[in-house]
Amino acid sequence: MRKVGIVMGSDSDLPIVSKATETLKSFGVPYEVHVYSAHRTPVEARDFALSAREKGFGAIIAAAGMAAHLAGAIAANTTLPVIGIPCKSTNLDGIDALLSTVQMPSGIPVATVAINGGVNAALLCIQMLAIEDAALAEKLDAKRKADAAKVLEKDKEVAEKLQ
Ligand code: RP5
Repeated sequence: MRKVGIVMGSDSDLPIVSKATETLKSFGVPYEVHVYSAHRTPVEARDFALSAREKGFGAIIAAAGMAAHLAGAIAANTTLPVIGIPCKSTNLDGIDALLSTVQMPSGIPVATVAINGGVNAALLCIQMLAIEDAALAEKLDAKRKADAAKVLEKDKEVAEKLQ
């Protein structure tokens, strides 16, 4: 199976990124994590993207906050799918990172998930890998069913409590 590359702009993004790694782990999807910044270590970020396909990656998650150019900078140097996680920082509640990540020019796509959307970033990668992997697709179906069952359980609990 191809692995998922996860790059974050700073180790201060770790709490958000760990949601993605936990999700990948729960599906048995291999991943590799790096701290590379589009601004502070642009050469390392570029080199990672340039060699990602030949190193066996199938998709890349890029998490960054503030003027979040990391996902775009990675996407500029690979044709692997890139998923951007805009990370919430102190001043602008993540709107800065959301707009910086999502507003890519035509030709260089970044699939942007919600602010701090670590779980969905991982699930999107898993869904891409599952296109050619029936066992992984089955695990995705099972998770959807389990998640739905939890909601229906809550439905019962709330109805019993309020009626
Ligand atoms: C971004 O700036 C990082 O992705 C992080 O979200 C934010 C703040 O970084 P630190 O100053 O905490 O290293 O590049």
